[in-house]
Amino acid sequence: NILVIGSTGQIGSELTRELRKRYGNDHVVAGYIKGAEPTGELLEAGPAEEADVTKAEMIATVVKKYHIDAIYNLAALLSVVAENKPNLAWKIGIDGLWNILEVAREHHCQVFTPSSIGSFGESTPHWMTPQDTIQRPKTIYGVSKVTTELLSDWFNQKYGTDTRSVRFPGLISYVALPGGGTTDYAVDIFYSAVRGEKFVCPIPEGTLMDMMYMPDALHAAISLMEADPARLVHHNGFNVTAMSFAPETIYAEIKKHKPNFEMVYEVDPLKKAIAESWPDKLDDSCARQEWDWKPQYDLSSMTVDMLDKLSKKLNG
Ligand code: VAH
Repeated sequence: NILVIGSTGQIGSELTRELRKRYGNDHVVAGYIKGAEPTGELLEAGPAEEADVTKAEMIATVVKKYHIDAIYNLAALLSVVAENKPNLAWKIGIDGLWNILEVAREHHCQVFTPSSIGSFGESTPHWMTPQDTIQRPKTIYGVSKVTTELLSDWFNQKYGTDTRSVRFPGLISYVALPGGGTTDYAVDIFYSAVRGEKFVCPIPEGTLMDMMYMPDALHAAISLMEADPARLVHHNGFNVTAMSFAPETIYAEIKKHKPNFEMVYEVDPLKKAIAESWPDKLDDSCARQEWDWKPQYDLSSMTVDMLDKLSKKLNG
């Protein structure tokens, strides 16, 4: 059985649904915290339990109650929010991770805890960023993600706990909104386009960042967790990417479908500083070699699907 920690978040809400499709509703527990309870299909389709990563006993109880074999740990504050709430970011991201890993060690669960392009810093090679390279991020988000990778690898080598993770790029989806990240603009721009509103872009023109459509992100997480361990040279922090673009590029792509769509720049200094410290384009050849990673969506096909699905969602 599977436990999804953070099942009502941007990734968690869709991952829970996808896992239930693949493994059966009753085999996937939607973990949540007070104040972010699951509703609708997420609640009705399968089991749901309060699972607050900062409460080790609570996690252990849920793992025992449902005989959990695999935990997808999606509990984290994203880069911008984390920079403003560093204590909470560390408590959830790292103290929470420690609790998850200890429970997983004791109960022999597999663990997936995503890292991010945010785990790289200014001194990391920005173009075709290697799988194994320098990681000196200057955000607390980035520091927590490097720690996530190292701690997960340590549990793997020390205790044999089966920990696996990818470094997600910016994720674009129409189901749940992102929770305060530097790449959120790539989601917000679609909402403005579908609502016929001018988009005010907080990221400067020309700033490249890796991005991925949510269906590919779910596919990456599940494929890695199902991969043959004998093939894995790496365990945590696989580079994965599907596309890399700057604001003017995604704007031009949307404009092909919405000719009257307008965008202006109002650069947010914090988002600018973070975005410029992140890679421009990852090298994801290790994921391709070790577990056959291959994205299905590029900018053009993602834009068609996002505009279609978001129009249906917003206009009914
Ligand atoms: C953020 N969407 O912007 C998250 C993610 C790679 C970006 O970590 O913080």
